[in-house]
Amino acid sequence: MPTIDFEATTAVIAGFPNVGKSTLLRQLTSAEPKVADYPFTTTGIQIGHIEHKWMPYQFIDTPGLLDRPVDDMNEIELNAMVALEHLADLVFYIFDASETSGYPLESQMNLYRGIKNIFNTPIQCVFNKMDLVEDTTHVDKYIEQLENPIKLSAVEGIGVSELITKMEEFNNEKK
Ligand SMILES: Nc1nc2c(ncn2[C@@H]2O[C@H](COP(=O)(O)OP(=O)(O)OP(=O)(O)O)[C@@H](O)[C@H]2O)c(=O)[nH]1
Ligand SMILES: [Mg+2]
Repeated sequence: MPTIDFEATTAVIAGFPNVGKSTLLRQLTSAEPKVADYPFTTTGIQIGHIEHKWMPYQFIDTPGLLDRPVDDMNEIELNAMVALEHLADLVFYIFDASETSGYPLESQMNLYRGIKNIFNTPIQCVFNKMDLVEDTTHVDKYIEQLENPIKLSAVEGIGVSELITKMEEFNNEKK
């Protein structure tokens, strides 16, 4: 059974429900399908492990934990946040660029700002479901406000390798 690996370079995957976090986790770890459910606070987390160029990487999906304001969190959840922050080298904040999950980009941006305020960890923004976006005018307004966001289609696997490259950069910096 895969467990938390304290040596591995670790990314936490955050974002509103239905933006594609689990789909991304499955894509990232498709070569080694080691995605496991763990009981965690009231929700449960999923951890995916991969090896890339002989180095271990770990991705943590946190359903229901990082999708609402910190002010609304109970003590258990706040403790979980602290644990995550210690574990994470990097946070991937996933936007649903298509807004098909029902959350306007404006709200997704607000949540991003909230997470940015509480995490001291670097945050890499990722715009998912780009395959559903025909006219990019609307999403471009948000993309332009951010530093080097990655465009992704987790379903099609487009952009996934860029995320792994990002992780590799962080792994190299750690050394
Ligand atoms: N077209 C398209 N659909 C996607 C993409 N990524 C995810 N989806 C779909 O979006 C829905 C939600 O995906 P999930 O991966 O379950 O989203 P999640 O963020 O893990 O959701 P929660 O666990 O509820 O927070 C599913 O129907 C996916 O197939 C994508 O890149 N393109
Ligand atoms: Mg999920």
